[in-house]
Amino acid sequence: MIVFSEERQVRHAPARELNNGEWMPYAEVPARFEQIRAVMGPMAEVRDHGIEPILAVHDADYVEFLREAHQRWLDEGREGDAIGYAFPVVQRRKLDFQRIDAALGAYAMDAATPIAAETWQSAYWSAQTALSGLDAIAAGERYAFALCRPPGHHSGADYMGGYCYLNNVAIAAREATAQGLGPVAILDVDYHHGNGTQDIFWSDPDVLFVSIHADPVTDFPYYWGHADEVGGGGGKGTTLNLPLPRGTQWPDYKSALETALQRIAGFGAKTLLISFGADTFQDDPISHFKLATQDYARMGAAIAGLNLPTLIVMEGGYDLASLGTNVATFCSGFE
Ligand code: Q9C
Ligand code: ZN
Repeated sequence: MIVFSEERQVRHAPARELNNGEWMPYAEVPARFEQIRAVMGPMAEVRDHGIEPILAVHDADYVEFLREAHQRWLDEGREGDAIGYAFPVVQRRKLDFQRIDAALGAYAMDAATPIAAETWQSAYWSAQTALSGLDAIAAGERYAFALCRPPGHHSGADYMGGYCYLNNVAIAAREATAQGLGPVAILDVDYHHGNGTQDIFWSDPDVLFVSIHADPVTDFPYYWGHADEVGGGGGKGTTLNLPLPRGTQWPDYKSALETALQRIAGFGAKTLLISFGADTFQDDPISHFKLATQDYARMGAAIAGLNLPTLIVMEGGYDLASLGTNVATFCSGFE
């Protein structure tokens, strides 16, 4: 399988996150990138596609905010990572924010996604990595793996959250549609629901979004991913959520996966994008499913049974000791 990665993705390194009322070390560490790269063999070169494909998904004001936020933070006399504290849940207006604090709250869904000095650069190259993977699919590769970091699936058109800044899989999916590779299906198998991806394609009838994830009754992102969310407007019926309880093991996961694959086949997808998170692993430090390493080969093989050109985009997975092996095992299931 052809694998894409770009060195600048390693630079993003927030120090800490707010979790359960405490400052904790940031779980989405640069070593994740190194661990996966160490097992995936030679990497294909990432091409710079510029800002346009990013702006096809994300609002221009949000992108400008991401680019400038950390410098504004420093200019206002702060140190370390930029993070918001006031969230406009009941009054979300896009104003010409004078204070970085006002902008940080308006463009965030949580306080777990700080902006560090190198965040924009890494997020930009993470998106370019996904776009380069799509180029390979467009050129006729059957499978490609995009080693994206930071991850993307919690980020919406104009907000960050859940360690995500730019929605890499959504950017690739929109580009795939633009290049005539649709209908496109996105299968999200990260432990957490891909709320940003769901929001972006909510009313889009040309992109199917299917997600298997921890029940949002018990797990982040709480407000999205319930089974009754099915899309809206012209996109009604092109979102499918399959929440599973904490403790889920392979037999029940496999049943949900079969349901997901049937829906994708029925949709008539021509291109498949996978949001792949290895945080469904039994030893993941922030998650609560119980998949074993060998289950990832089964998962990959089941998905390959769809017989579709497939781009795998890296999302979460936080157990450093197993991360590389689990990613490689998932990819091996396709071959
Ligand atoms: N106490 C991804 O896997 N923290 N993001 C939840 C619960 C946020 C995970 C805190 C987890 C985000 C891409
Ligand atoms: Zn996750």
